[in-house]
Parts: sequence; structure tokens; C-alpha cells
Amino acid sequence: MSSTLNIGLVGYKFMGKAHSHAYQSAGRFFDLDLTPVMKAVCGRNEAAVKEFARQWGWDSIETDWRQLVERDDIDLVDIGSPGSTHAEIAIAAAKAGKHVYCEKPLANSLDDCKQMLAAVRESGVKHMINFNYRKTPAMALAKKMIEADEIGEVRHVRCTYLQDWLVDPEFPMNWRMRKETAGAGAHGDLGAHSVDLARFLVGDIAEVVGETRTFITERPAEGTSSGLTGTAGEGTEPVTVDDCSLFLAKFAGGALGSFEATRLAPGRKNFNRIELNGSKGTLAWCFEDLNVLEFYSTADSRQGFKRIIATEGDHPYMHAWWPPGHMLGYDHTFVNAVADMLQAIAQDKNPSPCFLAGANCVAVLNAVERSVESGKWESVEKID
Ligand code: SOE
Repeated sequence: MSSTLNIGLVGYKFMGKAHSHAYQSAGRFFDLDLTPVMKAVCGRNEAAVKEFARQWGWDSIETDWRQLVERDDIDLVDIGSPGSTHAEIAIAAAKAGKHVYCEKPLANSLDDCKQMLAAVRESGVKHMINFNYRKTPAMALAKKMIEADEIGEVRHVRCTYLQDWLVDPEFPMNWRMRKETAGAGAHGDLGAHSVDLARFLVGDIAEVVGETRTFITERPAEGTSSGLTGTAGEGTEPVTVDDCSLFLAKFAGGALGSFEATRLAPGRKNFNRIELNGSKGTLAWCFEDLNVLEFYSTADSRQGFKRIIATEGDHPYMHAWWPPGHMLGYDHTFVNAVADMLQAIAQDKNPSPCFLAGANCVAVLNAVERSVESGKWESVEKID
């Protein structure tokens, strides 16, 4: 019989929905040893958070995260609020003996990341960061194929993460365009995913050189906003983060990488693409065709790319999902992540990826920011 884990979620907008859906689905699709109980959701607007709780099946609400963290009936604090709030909540949760699950990027500064890591280590709680794209069957399969040496020594890493939701200069401000809440723009929001995928598949990044740019420096002030939509209020507000970032990377293992992140690429919706060229082959994946992993092997005399349908057969995660031919989407990546987390906690293991991966990802982003200032290659701090 499965035991239970009481969840307290902070944040009830875009990520709040994605995480709530994951808690509802994980135990129904996966055979888990630990069942999540949706105990409490927390947000500052009482009426809105009450409505959210009703709609998504949370037992109770809080309007102050401190109350949530102190509750005896909460075992795990899930942080789905903006980056600027992560450190304080995660550290308090760890000190209160709660496991912590945190959205990306781990925090807006490397210092905060280090303190978060120290806090979870000191209290011995389990910790996980939600890099959901690792949890697509295609990326999990790519990892297995690299470990089985199917593409040999990786030489080139090419990451592009392109979106277009900010291309209209009339799109109003929200927290994602303010440095004090988001830390960075496309660089942190999208770059974090690319850096994590590259680190997951290829390993540590040692040095970087890059540039960032803000093309649209002023936008209509925020009226209302939710997720990636909003309405304008009165007047305008300066944009204090980048619209795009571009950098080169030297991997500790010898590979060279290029990374581009932007929210100003018309037509590109969630074009999160990674391509790896190795001595024996190539792997390529893009979220806009998320169920397909492209594979080219130099051993194949027919010299063509193979489109592997990663959602078929016994590919990662597929034992839990639909009959053959029925594919997965964005929401499933969150369910897979939560299932991995619950199973790891049930087995008294730390889930993957944990805060260490989150901190090392921010270390890369941070080194790029230093390089933008210095105009030079910068070393990436290695967090152990
Ligand atoms: C917006 O750019 C966003 O929702 C990111 O914040 C997510 O992390 C990414 O998965 C999709 O795009």
C-alpha cells in the first residue's frame, strides 16, 4: 500500500496549473509508492487562490507562504512563483524540515543558489528543480544513447531556444521583464533550459563568452497578467532584462557549444532545440516536434537521419502512458517530473535533477553575464 506526501504549493498561475495537473495525474498513470495529497495552495490574492483551489482540487489555501511552510501537515513545499522568491521560501522550507521542489531557474543569483543548496543539505531534506524538458521521453532516450556511446565523443553542442511572444512592442509588461523579479530575460528564462539540457547530456561547461541585447526597451505598463498573456495598464514601463542572449561555450570534456535564446523570433513558438554532433553520429531534438528524436549514425551505410518516435515501445516513461501511437505533450513532462520526484522520495533517494544541477546551471548563466560586462571569455564557477 502506498503512503502519502502532503504537498503545499506556492504560486497558482502558469506553473501553479502545470504542477497541480501533475499532482493529479502522477499517481493515476504511474505506479507510485508515495501518493501526493494536494493539501494547500498559497497566493496573495485570497479570492483568486480560493477559486484556483476549488478548480484544481487543493484542500485548503494560505495567503502567506510563511504560514504554509510552518504548517505541520505539509511535507513538501513546491515553489512555482517568480525567481526572486525562490531562495527565501526554499531556505525557510528546508529549515522547517520540508522537502523542496522548485521551478527554474533555481534563483536569480548564484549566491542565493549556494545558500539554498547549503540549507537543503544541512537539514537533510530532499530537493529537486523542475527542468521539465529533461523529462520528455526523447531527451531521456538521448541520455541513454549517449551513455551507450551511440554518438561517440561529443564535439559540437548547438542549442537554440526561440519564442515570439514578446515580438509585439505593445505586449504589456509583466514580472518576466523586470530584473528584480525575473533576474534576467530570455537568458535566464529560456537559457536555463538549454544550459540544463546541455549539461544533462554532455556535462559541465568550463568557459563562456557572450552578448545580450534588449531591443524593446519600453513597454505598456502592466494591467492584468497571467502566464504569457496580459492587458495594458496606464502609461509605460522600462524593460530591465534582455530580449535575447547569445553565447559560446567550452565544455569541460572538450566539446564546443553555441547557445541562442530569444523571445523575439516571429513564428518560433517554443523552439527549444538541441543538436549534438559526436564522432560516431548526431542526435537532434526540438520541442516543437517533441516526440521525435533524430539520430544519424556513421555506422549506417544508408547515410540518413532516423526519426525515432520516442513515445513508442519501451522508451523512457512510456510504460505509464497511452497505447501505441498516442503521443505526449507539454503537460506530460511535468507529470513525469513529479512521478520521478515522488518515487525517489519514497525510496529515500534525492530526486534528479536536484538543487546542485540548478546551481551549476545558474553558474553558467552568471558567467555569461560577467562576460557581457567584461567582453571576454569567463570561467564558470563549479559548484560541488
Ligand atoms: C516562457 O518563456 C516559458 O513559459 C518559460 O518560462 C518556460 O520555462 C518554458 O518552458 C516555456 O516558456
